[in-house]
Amino acid sequence: MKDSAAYTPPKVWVWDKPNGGKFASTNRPVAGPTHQQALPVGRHPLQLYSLATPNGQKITIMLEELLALGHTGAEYDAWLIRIGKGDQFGSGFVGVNPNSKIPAMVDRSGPQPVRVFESGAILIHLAEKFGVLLPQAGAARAECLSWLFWQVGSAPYLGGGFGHFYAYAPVKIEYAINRYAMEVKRQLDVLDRRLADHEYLVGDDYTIADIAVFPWYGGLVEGWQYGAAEFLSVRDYVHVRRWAEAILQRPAVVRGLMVNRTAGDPSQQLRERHDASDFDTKTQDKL
Ligand SMILES: N[C@@H](CCC(=O)N[C@@H](CS)C(=O)NCC(=O)O)C(=O)O
Repeated sequence: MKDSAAYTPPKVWVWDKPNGGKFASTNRPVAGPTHQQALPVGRHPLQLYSLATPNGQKITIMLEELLALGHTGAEYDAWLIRIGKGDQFGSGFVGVNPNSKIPAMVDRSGPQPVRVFESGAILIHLAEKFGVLLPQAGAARAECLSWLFWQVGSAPYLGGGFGHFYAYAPVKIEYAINRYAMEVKRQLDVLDRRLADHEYLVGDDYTIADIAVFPWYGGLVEGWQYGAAEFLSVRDYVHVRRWAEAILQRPAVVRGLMVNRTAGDPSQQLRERHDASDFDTKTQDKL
């Protein structure tokens, strides 16, 4: 292994310089708002404040699935939060999510608005509200919640660990890349073994567990994440690929992936979604 530059941590860490990484301009060691900025509110019961990162895509896929199932109460406005520009530190956003991360949602369908943050909590809130995509009881519910929390606990090793050190860090550190590549391959193998003899993560039915895992690990085996498909030999995970390709056939998933998207093919970018017809009329290629 090659040596990294010698560094001895000081006795007390102080924030005296930006770290130079891709997100250096928005990283801070303190929480709370940096500026006053109210959030817009649209006409639908559900107000989503997000961006089409994998964590954001979980929620737009879920909302599109609910609408496809005929739950009109899942109509939503999806507002764009540009995390690279620091929108997550506006006072209105911090009021909805004190952790300053997308996705965040306000459910305005009842007498009082209900805020929900953390993508896993939003998925459970929506599944329980509409009584779908989360088994109601017993072993199937436990299995579904287990895979959902597996995703919430595992993806930071993929994004914050592997993705950060492989794609974004200003220096390539062999130790860090090796450590996280090993962990991500182990996680892919966990999924591959499960999906070898189960159609979906819980069993025969597609659930919020699949919706949570797909944008991260499905994206990885489809080659969307970090340009790392070859490096991680993702083609080896044949069962994860079979599962990801089946999920990609779902029209609600195709729509969900388009919402709040700000990069890539303009015909696949629907930066804000306020009506079902926006998919036909408001993608970037048509504006
Ligand atoms: N555990 C959170 C993670 C959310 C998260 O990390 N969001 C990222 C984008 S994928 C974000 O908003 N980053 C902005 C920042 O860190 O300032 C969830 O699942 O909702």
